[in-house]
Amino acid sequence: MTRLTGGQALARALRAEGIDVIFGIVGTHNVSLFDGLYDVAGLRVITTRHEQGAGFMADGYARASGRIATCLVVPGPGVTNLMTPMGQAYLDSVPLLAVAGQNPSARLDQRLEEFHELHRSLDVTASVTLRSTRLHSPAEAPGAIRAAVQLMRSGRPRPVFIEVPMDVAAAEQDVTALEPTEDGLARAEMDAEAIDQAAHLLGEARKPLVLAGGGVICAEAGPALRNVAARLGAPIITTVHGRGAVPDDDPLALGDGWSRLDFFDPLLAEADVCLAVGTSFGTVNDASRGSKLPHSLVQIDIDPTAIGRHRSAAIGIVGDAQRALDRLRSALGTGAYREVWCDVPAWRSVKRDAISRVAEPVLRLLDDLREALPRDAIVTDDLCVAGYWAPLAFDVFEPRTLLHPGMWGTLGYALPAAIGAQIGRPDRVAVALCGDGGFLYTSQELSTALQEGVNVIAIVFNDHAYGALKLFQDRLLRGRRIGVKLHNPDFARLGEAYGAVGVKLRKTTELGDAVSDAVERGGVTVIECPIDFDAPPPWMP
Ligand SMILES: Cc1ncc(C[n+]2csc(CCOP(=O)(O)OP(=O)(O)O)c2C)c(N)n1
Ligand SMILES: [Mg+2]
Repeated sequence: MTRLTGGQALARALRAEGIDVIFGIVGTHNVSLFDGLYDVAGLRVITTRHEQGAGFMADGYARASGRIATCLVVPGPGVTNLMTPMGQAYLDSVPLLAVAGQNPSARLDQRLEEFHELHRSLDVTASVTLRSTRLHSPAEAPGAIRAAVQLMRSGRPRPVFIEVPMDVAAAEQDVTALEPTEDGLARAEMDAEAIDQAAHLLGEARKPLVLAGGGVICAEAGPALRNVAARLGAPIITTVHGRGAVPDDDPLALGDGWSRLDFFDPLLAEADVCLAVGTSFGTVNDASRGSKLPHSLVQIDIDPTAIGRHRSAAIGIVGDAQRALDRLRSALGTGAYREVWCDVPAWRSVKRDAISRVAEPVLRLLDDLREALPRDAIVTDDLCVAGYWAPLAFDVFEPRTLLHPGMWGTLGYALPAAIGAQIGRPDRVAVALCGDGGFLYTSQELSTALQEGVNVIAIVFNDHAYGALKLFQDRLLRGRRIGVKLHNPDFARLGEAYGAVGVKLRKTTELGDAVSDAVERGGVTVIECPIDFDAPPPWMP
């Protein structure tokens, strides 16, 4: 037992649960919480320029590293600024531990017009968290942090919110640290009968297909998935969040098709059983295109509510993807590996040709980028035309190297996510694909990038417009352009003003060399790349 303030108890509890980085902004309402961090070794505090930046950095950090990310903010505006990244993390299954200061315990939820008052803050945040709670004493901190971390690790990872009133953060109490546990993972028993039935159905299938979602990445289950697919001779398609589950140059890999699965319609029509792992078939993944999946669907997901929600499943297995796939592999027995039943390289070409017909200039840009980057570089997407196409058209060779703000779709994600990703994986370079519109949502985080000494390349595709919407109006609203024209700063000089290297390209063909130079140089580079092509994003009819 040790005498600690609430702030000290919280900091020690975070460290004890393996947290090593905290993104956030200080204020009078969380100053005791920051003070608690002061003398805990191994906790790095990253000061950002906006809470939204902190949240997206935490998101990028978690997605790139697989570790839990933490933010520390003030109540009221700090919390509402963080709500956008929390919503993002909720829909995209990212473990984000959001901690906020709070007004004194006795003054809460009474509409007293307190400074920073967000009435019923726990209800407000509950819509984007697994759990929203409040600490009532310093002694509760170890248990609350342990519970939050276990909740995020044992099921579908999503945010948890904990607020700490100022009186609790400053109060001293005897606090007992918790004994370390094994790994905190819930080891729920899996349905053995469902595994056997799935093995039977898949073993009998003539033309099985595997669909890998984000759950495969969360569970580090790529090799286990590859193993099952190889045993079945099944080609593998990934969803947006499943990119990198297997490398795109693997003989079984068809890459992402799910956000435009219609590229593979004839292949789907031929397949007889689909094994879908770690995907809930959400709108972005399925793109509302209603592609016809094979008649029989075997679905594995850690979230029981995901099974059969959007597509009816013949067999559902609730469990961690890696453990379920290992069990499935054993149940399939040791029979001979089957030859893959379709011509994978030919189908890759079908997809590439289809993309090329719609968005040839984007494909060329992404090809040049791929060539200029190391195989393990991390790419983060914004909602720009190039970023929309990246999951489909950019080859991914390792898990956690293409981070796309899929379901929530927030403009301004790419730059802070790239900074956070690079902090989580300092051995890698991170590249943000931004439009001129999205970049200015969070461009001030260039300061954070310089301050933290990260290796980040921000590419700003400049068309002086909210281009995706301009194209929408041109194509679907008879050219009635409204609210899409943008006046911009000189992005290269803006980068230089922050202390980054600024590069202004004259034409898109210069991108590859500019990126190679930036990789070699390290540090922070802003590359402004002019674009004026008429290539609609993949979701546009
Ligand atoms: C927070 C938020 N606001 C609005 C949108 C709607 N939106 C989607 S794409 C887009 C245009 C983005 O423009 P830009 O970043 O310049 O990329 P471009 O489409 O020009 O390539 C907009 C406004 C969004 N996705 N997120
Ligand atoms: Mg634009």
